[in-house]
Amino acid sequence: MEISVNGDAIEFDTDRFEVAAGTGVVLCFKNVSSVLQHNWVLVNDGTKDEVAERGLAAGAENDWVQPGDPDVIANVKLLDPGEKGEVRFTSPVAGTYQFVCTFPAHNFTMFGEFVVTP
Ligand SMILES: [Cu+2]
Repeated sequence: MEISVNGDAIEFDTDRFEVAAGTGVVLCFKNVSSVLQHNWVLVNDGTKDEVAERGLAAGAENDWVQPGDPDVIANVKLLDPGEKGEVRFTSPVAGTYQFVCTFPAHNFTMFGEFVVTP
């Protein structure tokens, strides 16, 4: 699956993914912004702001993600403008999850729903 951002806006170009449980996922994130850094973090439902808050404390040197954060399932590292990255993971058990950019303050407008079907 692929995701990008809407130019220089602080928003992803996709707000929802749906995948079956136990599927091998390759998520490619292309940061087409000309000025902003972004990451992509898959988290447990309802935890995007808490994960971002912990990421804030972890700092840029940790890609704004707390190492070992229990609510993080997978993440693409912090990408510079024009850069792309990917993450490979096995989709978790069926349910609803969230994805978010944890760059400071981006979590309020830059997120979506990741639905895993049985
Ligand atoms: Cu961002």
